[in-house]
Parts: sequence; C-alpha cells; structure tokens
Amino acid sequence: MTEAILGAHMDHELTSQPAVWTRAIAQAREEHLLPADGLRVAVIGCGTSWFIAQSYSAARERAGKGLTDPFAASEAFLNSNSAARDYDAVVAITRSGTTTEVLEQLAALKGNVRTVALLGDVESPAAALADSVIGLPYADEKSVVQTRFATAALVYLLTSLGMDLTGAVEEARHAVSDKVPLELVEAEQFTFLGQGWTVGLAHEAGLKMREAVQGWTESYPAMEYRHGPISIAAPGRVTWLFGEQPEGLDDDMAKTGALYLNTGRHPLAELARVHKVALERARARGLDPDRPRNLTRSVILDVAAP
Ligand code: F1P
Repeated sequence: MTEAILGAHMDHELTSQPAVWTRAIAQAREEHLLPADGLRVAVIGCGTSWFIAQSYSAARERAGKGLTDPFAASEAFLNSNSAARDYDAVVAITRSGTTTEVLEQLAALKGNVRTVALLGDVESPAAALADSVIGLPYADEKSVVQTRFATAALVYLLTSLGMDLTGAVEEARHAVSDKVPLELVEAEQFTFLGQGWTVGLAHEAGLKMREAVQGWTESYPAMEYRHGPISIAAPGRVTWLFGEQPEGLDDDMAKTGALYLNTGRHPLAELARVHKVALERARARGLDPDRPRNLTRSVILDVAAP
C-alpha cells in the first residue's frame, strides 16, 4: 500500500494561488457586488475569515471608502443588537458557508440590513441567507487548513478598492515554489507583525502555523511589538514582518539574536510563503495539515436553528 503524502491537498492548493488570484482579480474588476463607497460597513467571519475581514476593513477605511469595522461573528455588534452601530451593509466571509456564528448573524440581519456573503461553497446555507453572493468556487479547498480561499477572497476585496495586485501574483510564483531553508523548518517559534491592512495577515500567518504545525506562534501590530512581546525574541526563533517596517525595528531585532525576516515581498506573496513554510514544517514533524488535530472544515455548533 502506498502511503498518503502529508498535506497533499494543502500543497496543491497553496501552489495554485497565483492562478487563482489572477481569476479573482478579473472577477473583482467585472463585478460590483460589494457595498458602495461611503457606506458604513461591518465585515464578519470566524477563524481565518475573521482575519481576512480585518485586512479588508483596514484597507477600505484607509483608502477613504468609508467606515469599515471587522468583527469575529460571535462578537459582532451589529444593527440587530445595537441600534447605535447603524451599519448600511454587512459583508460575511466564509469558505464553507456553514459556520454557525456567521449563519446566526445573517439570519438576524435578514430584512434589516443588506448583506453580502463572500463564499467558497455557493450552494451553502449562507448563500440562501445573504441578499447577494460573491462566489469564488474555484478557490474552495479540500484541505481543512485554508490557504487559497482566504487569499483569493482578500485579493478580490482589495482589487475592488482599486489596488493593483498583478505584482503580488508574480512574486507569489516564487514564494510558493522556492525551497524552504532548514533554519525555518527547524525554528522553535514564530512571531508575525504587520501594519494597517497587513495586521490581519500577521494574525492569519500565526493561525496557519498553529493549525498546520501545532506550533507556538504570536502576532501583533508591528508598533505594539516593542511594548513587551519582543522579550520572546531569541536565537532559534523567528520574527517575520509583513509590509512596512517601523523605524528602528531592524536595529532592535539585531540585539535579540532572533532571525528577523523583512523581505520586502508583497505582503500577499509573503503570506503564500508562510503557507509553504507551514507545510514543510508540518511534514518535517509527521503532521498532516489536510487533517489537523481537533479541527474540522468548519465549526458547526449544536444550537437551536436561528
Ligand atoms: C472558518 C474556520 C476556519 C478554520 C477552521 C474552522 O471557516 O474557522 O478559518 O481554519 O477550519 O473554520 P469558514 O467560515 O471560512 O468556512
């Protein structure tokens, strides 16, 4: 009997990101399904999808397109439970379209606030509950650990804000195929940092390493890092920055002895690189990121129907 290759789905899915992003860019340029500029928007999701919501919200608001707040679906203060919020529209991100907390929010908002669901599975319950659907079925995945759906969703969202991500696609081709150095495979600990829309990417990178590798990871807004968390930095550990570097951080990192990565790659390509590193670290530890410990494709809670 031949042994299954660990993370075979994740491998295929993360490697396909440049091609999938190209489709997402074209789709976003064609469609106009997201809330119009100026509207007050909440963006909800769970797990990976929450971190994508954070990135999009920071980018939309900083692009001057209107107030945009990200929420973990379970902690969202939306119009249904707080009139003061007064959002014009809610965007829900969910690959599976079955995550309980997201479905509960969509059901509560129905008829009150316009909702848009960004989905991998366009036949899912979320599709039936949302007022409109942005479908990325070609980005859906077999691996439990999300890679290309999350990044394709963000590529779609950022393109809708007018960002040109064609350069990121090119850089990602290398990021997903270049060999992973041994020092990254063997490192004891990772901390990810970002600023603005890349803070969500840092959190997502940390979650990926926890899900795929069961590893000790942390993530922070880069300017927060020196307010305590830098004490974790030490030889054999890695601090990895997405995007712009806060002034002087390289000097501060040099004193710690940790490996400091500030590659200058496009932040989306950098996240694809983290996917590749996570896969190689999982394999080196005999772990299968397609079926991570204690995780399922989505979290479906045993609650009364909304
Ligand atoms: C959300 C999610 C994933 C996580 C795990 C459980 O799924 O929290 O981010 O990795 O697989 O489900 P979804 O709502 O985007 O389908």
